[in-house]
Amino acid sequence: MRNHIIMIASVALTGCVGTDVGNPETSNNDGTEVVFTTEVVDDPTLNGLTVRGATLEEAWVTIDNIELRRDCSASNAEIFDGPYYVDLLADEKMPIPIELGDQDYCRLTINLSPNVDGPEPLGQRSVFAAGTRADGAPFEISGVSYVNLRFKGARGNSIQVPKRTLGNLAVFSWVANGGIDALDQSELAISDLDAPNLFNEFERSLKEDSRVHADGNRDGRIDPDELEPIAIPE
Ligand SMILES: [Ca+2]
Repeated sequence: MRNHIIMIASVALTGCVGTDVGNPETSNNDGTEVVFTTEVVDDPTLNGLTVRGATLEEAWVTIDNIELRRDCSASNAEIFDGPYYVDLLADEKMPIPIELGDQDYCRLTINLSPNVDGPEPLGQRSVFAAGTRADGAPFEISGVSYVNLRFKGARGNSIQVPKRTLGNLAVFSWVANGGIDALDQSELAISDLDAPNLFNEFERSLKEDSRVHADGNRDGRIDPDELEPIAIPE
């Protein structure tokens, strides 16, 4: 059975953190919200990310849809259609509201796909990242490919989706770990059209290093008590 859930039309901004303290359940939060970020958990800085000398200055994805599957042996996904244009480095996260029952899920899939209406600097791309690598040379990673990020429960077989769910999409992991350090500066505008092998390396890292967390205090960041992921790559 295919169970489509209608998206709530308006995407509500959360209030500032101060007003939410002690009063987390507002009228906007009756359902489940999903937000996205990119953090290198062991070394985050504000206003971008600097890890081992490499700096991330832009990080965007186009989420075509979010898919949750109750029974992975059947074709029964609950699909929440976008597109959602997500600035992963934004200080104020735009929550994506989804309507779920009380059940657990066997799989969560984040499907990235380009869209003609993508805002700048994302444009018509599924993923875009830019910054400087450790030697100061600027880099850019552009994808127009369809990319799916599949997650399973971190403990046992099921994913218990919390009311506020945080997807940490690892667009910086490959660069921060030196994946582009050996490249000539002329090769640092990496796209899946011009350098598919390099893009594949980036994509593999994105798939393997992304995690899903609970965002208990709804601040769009992974706090020390939220480090344990609720879902890991499948
Ligand atoms: Ca948090």
